[in-house]
Amino acid sequence: MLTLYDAPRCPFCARARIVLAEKGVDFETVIVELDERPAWMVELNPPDGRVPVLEQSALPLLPESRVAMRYLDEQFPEPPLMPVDTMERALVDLAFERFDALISTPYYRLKNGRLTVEEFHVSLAGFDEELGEAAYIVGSDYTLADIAYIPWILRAERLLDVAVREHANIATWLERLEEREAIRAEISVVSSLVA
Ligand SMILES: N[C@@H](CCC(=O)N[C@@H](CS)C(=O)NCC(=O)O)C(=O)O
Repeated sequence: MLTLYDAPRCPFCARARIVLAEKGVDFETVIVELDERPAWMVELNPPDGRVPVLEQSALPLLPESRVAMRYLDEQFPEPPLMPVDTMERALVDLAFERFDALISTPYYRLKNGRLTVEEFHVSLAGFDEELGEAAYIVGSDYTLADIAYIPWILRAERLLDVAVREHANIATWLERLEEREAIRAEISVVSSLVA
């Protein structure tokens, strides 16, 4: 059995939730209260008890969303979420490498009041340019790269009131992703955070 140590508000957990939903895998969730992190969670994933952590029976625990995503994609091959083409696989890796600079650092700076919305829009414009008119972040198929980025874009829009759809390529990309059940399920999670 698979268990996800999870927190609804955590966008890193959202990455794992979306992959699990895409794969249609049965799993259990253990919700971790982030504001009062239990000592057992710190023991499970030292030194600070970060989520997500994926547990599969007696196998080693997998913290780190990127690691869990790759494991799930290989363990449950359908539908594949990594390209077959070697260069496109490298580009998915590159998208992960660039994620902090492109999205997560500006997102957390905005959240903590260290960046203005206008400054955040500059970062979004950079992401919009990277996307261009391509259907997905890498190549013509939906991959782990899209799943890696979308939790922050959804949260910027719905929790931080950023008009992310002012950026045309981001708007089209979001509409395309929102056709997927796994993404709509994550949108429901985000909506429950503001309700
Ligand atoms: N690099 C980790 C980051 C995970 C992470 O930072 N999770 C947050 C919640 S969104 C966390 O547990 N932070 C520690 C804290 O809130 O004390 C990953 O990709 O899974």
